[in-house]
Amino acid sequence: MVNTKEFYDYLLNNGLDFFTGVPDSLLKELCSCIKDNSDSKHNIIAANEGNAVALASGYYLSTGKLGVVYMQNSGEGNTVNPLLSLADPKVYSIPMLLIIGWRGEPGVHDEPQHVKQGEVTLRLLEAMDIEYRVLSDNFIEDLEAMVALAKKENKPTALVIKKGTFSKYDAVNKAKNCMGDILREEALEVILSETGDDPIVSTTGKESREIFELREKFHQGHEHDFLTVGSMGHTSSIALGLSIGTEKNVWCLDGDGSFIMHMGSMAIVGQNAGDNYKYIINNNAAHESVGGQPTVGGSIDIKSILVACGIKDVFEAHTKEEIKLAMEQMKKIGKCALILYTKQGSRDDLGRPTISPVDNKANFMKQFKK
Ligand SMILES: Cc1ncc(C[n+]2csc(CCOP(=O)(O)OP(=O)(O)O)c2C)c(N)n1
Repeated sequence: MVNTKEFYDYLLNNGLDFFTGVPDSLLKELCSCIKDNSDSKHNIIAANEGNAVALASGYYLSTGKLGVVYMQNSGEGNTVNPLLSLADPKVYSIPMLLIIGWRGEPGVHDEPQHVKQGEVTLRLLEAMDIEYRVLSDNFIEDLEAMVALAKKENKPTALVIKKGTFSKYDAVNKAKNCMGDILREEALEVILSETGDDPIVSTTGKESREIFELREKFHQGHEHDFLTVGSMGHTSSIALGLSIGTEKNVWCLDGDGSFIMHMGSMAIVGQNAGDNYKYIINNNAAHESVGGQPTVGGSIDIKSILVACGIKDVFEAHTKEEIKLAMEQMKKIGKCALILYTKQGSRDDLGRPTISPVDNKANFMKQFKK
């Protein structure tokens, strides 16, 4: 096991003082250590992992210092373009250290969305000519090697982190963003009581897990729910495509972290969605599913963004009653959105979908057969 604080201190003592990335459950301890010990200018939680590579590149341009980019391997895909067309030695040759949480490592049981990504994690790095080490208990040696190589050859290098690598870090600063009084699961219970037989497209993380469990609890089927277990940030676009192929109302249940990850898609949604597009964003100002690291959801004006993108009718709800009232209105009007303000938290015994994604897809598609 690697001592999280010692790992962080090593980076700092070697001039790596700029951290950016998207949080990951495997890197929860490290992310919380970075959050506690770096000021807000030196730890920027990026919209997506590609943006983080760009942020680290910019920091290098003005300081000559290597940035540290942390991510779950799910985000590797988001980094491909800036790694190959910005940081690569054949382009601007910008050094940085990537820290990649290895979900779905072959031989270690994990959820379906991580299996393929886990299989190709190292191969993707190899395809990009990014040299890496899987972080071992002898972490100083691994770190020294990858930092030295990045500096010497002016290129990104990577440390791949297996599950359970980092030791528990006891956060000093435990303050969490708080946007409301009800839990996401309580809000979802009301939402599911209002959507009837309409199709739902829900976002990555605990939101989809809670929807699955609520359906079980109320002895309802899962056939109306497309649980987007991976592909973070693309829920609103899946729902847009779906809504074009059906006249049914389509309810997109998104999270603020997911919305922010690919916010540009909302401009396309706003300009192309028909009257059957109903967008509900759960704003808890956090990446709650992976440890509660903050998003900027609490400081940006999501309502104005949605309106500016072309979704003119935007409701807001803080209570179960307000959700119900808003959804009754939403069913009567055209494309529209609802912003929910919820507090962080979820059940300790929250399970995971027991139906495979392929079966989920097949069941879901049945409702559109004419
Ligand atoms: C591309 C990508 N990066 C990171 C992750 C890890 N991840 C899973 S859920 C999640 C947080 C989602 O936050 P939000 O949309 O606000 O929903 P919440 O968990 O707060 O309900 C993250 C970062 C991922 N699945 N995919």
